[in-house]
Amino acid sequence: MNDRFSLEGKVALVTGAAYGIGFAIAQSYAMAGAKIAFNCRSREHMEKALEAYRAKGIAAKGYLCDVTDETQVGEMIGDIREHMGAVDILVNNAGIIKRIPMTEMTVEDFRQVIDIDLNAAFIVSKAVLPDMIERRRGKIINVCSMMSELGRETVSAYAAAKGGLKMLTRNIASEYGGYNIQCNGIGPGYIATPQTAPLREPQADGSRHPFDSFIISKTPAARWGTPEDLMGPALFLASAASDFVNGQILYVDGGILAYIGKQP
Ligand code: NAP
Ligand code: GCO
Repeated sequence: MNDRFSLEGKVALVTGAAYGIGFAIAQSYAMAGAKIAFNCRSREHMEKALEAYRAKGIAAKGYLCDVTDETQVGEMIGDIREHMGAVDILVNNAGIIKRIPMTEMTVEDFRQVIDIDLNAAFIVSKAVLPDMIERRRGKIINVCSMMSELGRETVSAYAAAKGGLKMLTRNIASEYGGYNIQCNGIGPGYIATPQTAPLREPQADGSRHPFDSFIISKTPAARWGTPEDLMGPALFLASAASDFVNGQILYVDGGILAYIGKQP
């Protein structure tokens, strides 16, 4: 049964995996035997990430590449194919969020979130699909969100993007499942990473951030998730263990989506 979860000899590309959730997913894949490629935009993030991967004993190959740039993505995929082999596993992880009331959000703000969180998953998936089709096998995992299902104040662009990403996941599964390509989503709940740091900052008096307390009350597990909580579910979706799972979103949220919330 362990062989079903092995990624020995596989090439995995995790976008935006300089730190946070992507880094943890890439680490889990390396632990299962995969060769790791990752990208980000910032040279500073890249240098720190390569050091962090080395510290974990992972010889990850890093690419300075903006996932919204089709030319840069094509060059990255070509270089991976030449130096590591064709991508077997793609995780569309790179993403941003802007927390701005919709009436105050500029169209440019909205477009930037959609471009990175949704359009880029199309761009990178389109770049890896031809090799997967030719080889009659492949795994694409889109990092969705609770906001693929729910809305909340100030995250209109992000929810629209992640809702679209859920349906892009289902459509890739529908269109390419016949080539033994599985496309699924992973939906983290509230995870302690730099992206959610503003929601957890202690107050001036040392008390919890109100949103921090809110999430704790809404989570049956009564805690924020950690990037490490994503490692096992992401490995399942990248491995042969999930070869008959397609078009699904696997929520890793401590139970938030199932829970009405603790009575005040
Ligand atoms: P994070 O800590 O903000 O990391 C985001 C990563 O994406 C960084 O490495 C960033 O590096 C990279 N990135 C951003 N835009 C990029 C672009 N255009 N091209 C290439 N790389 C780019 O985020 P996270 O919390 O780990 O979240 C990772 C994914 O999980 C995101 O899709 C997020 O929406 C999703 N998610 C997060 C949570 C949560 O609670 N944290 C929950 C559900 C879903 P550079 O800035 O150097 O490019
Ligand atoms: C927010 C948070 C969430 C999480 C995640 C939840 O502002 O509500 O950033 O969007 O990042 O997407 O699944």
